[in-house]
Amino acid sequence: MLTLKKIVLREIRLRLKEPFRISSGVVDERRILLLELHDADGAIEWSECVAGEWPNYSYETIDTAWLAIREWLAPRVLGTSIRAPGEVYDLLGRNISGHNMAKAALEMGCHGLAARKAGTSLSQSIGGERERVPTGISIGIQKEPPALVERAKRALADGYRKIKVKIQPGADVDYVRAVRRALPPDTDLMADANSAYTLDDADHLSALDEFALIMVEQPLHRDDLVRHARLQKRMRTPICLDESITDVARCEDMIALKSGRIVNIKPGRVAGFTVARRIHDLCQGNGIPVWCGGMLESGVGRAYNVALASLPNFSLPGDLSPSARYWERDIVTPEWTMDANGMVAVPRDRPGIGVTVDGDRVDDLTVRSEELRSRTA
Ligand code: OSB
Ligand code: MG
Repeated sequence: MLTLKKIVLREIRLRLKEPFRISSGVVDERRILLLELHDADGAIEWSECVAGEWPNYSYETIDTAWLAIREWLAPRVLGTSIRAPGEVYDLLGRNISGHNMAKAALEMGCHGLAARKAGTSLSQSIGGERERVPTGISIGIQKEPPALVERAKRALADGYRKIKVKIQPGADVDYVRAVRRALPPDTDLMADANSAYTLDDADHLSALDEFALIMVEQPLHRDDLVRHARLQKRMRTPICLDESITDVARCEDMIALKSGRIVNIKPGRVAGFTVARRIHDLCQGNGIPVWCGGMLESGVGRAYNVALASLPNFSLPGDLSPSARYWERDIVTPEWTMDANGMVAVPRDRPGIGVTVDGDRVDDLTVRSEELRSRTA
């Protein structure tokens, strides 16, 4: 049982070690929205909203999420008796369309808080089974293929079990060829286009088939399920959908239309764990592999992704790189680490999200904050 009496919103700025470029934009300093959720009985847990600064990956941004949480979403949970965190999705969804990332920050926070109150780990509380999860790396677009090759080689030496390279028109076939030639032939390699192409590029994209990629992620626009199906018919390489899969129905449509054969599940994109779990189960029943994507999260958001990735059908390595891949210093202790075999340990022996937020450091990094309170509790 949860009753939230206060939620503190904070924006922190966290500089990436290296700018991260995808087809639709570049990030060098992450603007991150953190939530601190306070239960009426005194328990506290943190969550993170994955929305970025610009409406490129999604129409949501940190600023729209802040507004949505303050005006429409937080008032629904503050002061409300919540028997189980599984109720929160319906509570937030009724007559409020979209804003999945804003909803997810609250929904997942309630899962984290409920686990903390129960003294169990987030992984165990959602039915996770794995003690360790395999990790891949997502490498941003580089100026020239050699820079990409160098990063991919280093990642493989570090132990990463899947290498994903971002692509866009003008930085695709030649880049992927260079990486494929430089790595051992059995390396699990993939490309992510973040919607940079149209069906007119089908022949060009088919040139990727010769590199035996384990998948190509989101080549076309998020709403292009029919066109993805046409493209998939023309390509040997399995298509994986990311941006397109915003709820269970879209995943059913993907399966029915054959728009893709693999799904990248990001809980932030699908309004939280409830839908992430349903998509996971739907895919499991249809023989569709899933893996857990990332959104350059701090150590707080990473905790939720790692817990989710401990569910049984997350059969492919996720974008769950350790803290040091992104930041000089993370905001949690212990920081997230990866062993030499590319595995991240799931903190199943610690309650709640399994890491401690460094409050002083968060205070130092905070550029704005706002307290939302229940009018009743
Ligand atoms: O498409 O998976 C994506 C980062 C920002 C926006 C979209 C994506 C990504 C990544 C980063 O690929 C993965 C990570 O967090 O390491
Ligand atoms: Mg992606």
